[in-house]
Amino acid sequence: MMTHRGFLAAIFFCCSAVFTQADYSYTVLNLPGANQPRACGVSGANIAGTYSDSGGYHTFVHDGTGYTTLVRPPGIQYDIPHDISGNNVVGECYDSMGRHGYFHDGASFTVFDGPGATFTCSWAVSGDIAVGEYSDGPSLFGFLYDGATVTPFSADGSSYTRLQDVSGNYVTGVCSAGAFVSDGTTTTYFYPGNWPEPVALSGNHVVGHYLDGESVRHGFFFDGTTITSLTPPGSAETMAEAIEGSLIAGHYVEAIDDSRHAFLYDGTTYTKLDGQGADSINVAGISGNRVVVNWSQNGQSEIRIYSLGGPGDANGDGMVNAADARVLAANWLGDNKGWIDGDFTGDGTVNDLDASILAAHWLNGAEAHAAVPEPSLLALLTGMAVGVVILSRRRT
Ligand SMILES: [Ca+2]
Ligand SMILES: [Ca+2]
Repeated sequence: MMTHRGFLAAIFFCCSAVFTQADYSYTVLNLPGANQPRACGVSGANIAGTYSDSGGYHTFVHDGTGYTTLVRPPGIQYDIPHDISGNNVVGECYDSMGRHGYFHDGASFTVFDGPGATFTCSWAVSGDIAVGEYSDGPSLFGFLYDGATVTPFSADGSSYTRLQDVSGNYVTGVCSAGAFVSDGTTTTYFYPGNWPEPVALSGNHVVGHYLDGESVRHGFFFDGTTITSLTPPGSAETMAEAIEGSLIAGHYVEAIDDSRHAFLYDGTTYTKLDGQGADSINVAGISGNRVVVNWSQNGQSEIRIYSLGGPGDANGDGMVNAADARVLAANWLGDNKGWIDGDFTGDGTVNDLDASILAAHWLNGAEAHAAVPEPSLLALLTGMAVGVVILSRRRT
């Protein structure tokens, strides 16, 4: 494993006052023997993706220590994964009859088709529910699949629906009426621009991309009510590809030199992750403090894992201090939260479990000996710390 630090921080900070370059480090995922690897998703310690060899395309799952290749049934010539949740991997696979969906639960590889389907593809999974699209010839349908049954999903009763992602009870996709997010009972339609493409979902928050009137591609963020265009400064084209809690990630093309970079967006500030630029780059997913990026330059491709910060470090500055405590306080007991909101346990909320992680790593950073919390924060932190001590005593 190679480890790099934010070596271009000073250069990009000077060049652009709007972008920041945090000191995010990354490692390269080590996949010995896997040619041209490409990640499709991350879930906790697991990263899923694809690689090719003389036997075609395969799905791999890396569990943090090593990788395994999914064993496909006889007759399946190749398989391409699109998402992972826990140990469940979904995607598409091909045999002599064509294109099918697949669902791998960590033990067995199940090939499935929509009712009367001419093709089926599963794009995403959350828990035990997979979503995707299939066609019966004249029409395109979305579907949900629970490992046994394919349930068709038609957003507006029209002959064109795709489901792109699922998060808990919510699904997102496109139909004739535009983009939508649905909890199965209520469907909210939204239209960020031409050819809207929802890509990722966190709770009912959707990110994706669209074309404006001049066919320029922009990212979008839809929070269930408001559509926000995501256009990093100096970008010629943007795609938003991942969201967890308040953190959005994607990639953009720099107008000035056509270079491609991954970015993070926290609702206020864009952070450029890849200072060097790449021929091709995209974000495969966010899980906890890890952002997984596919990076390629001069025919060399690699999977990079960016770390947002260690335990307790919500703002990713390498220190666990009053600034992080403020983040927890601001998001206290909220739902649909991610790492940068103070959810260090990955359960989507910020509570005493996260505060106890913060307390356990308090002042572990570089300024440990010099830090003195501000008086106004002292009261808050004292209250939090007392709560943590009481809770930890109750549990032991
Ligand atoms: Ca910090
Ligand atoms: Ca949590």
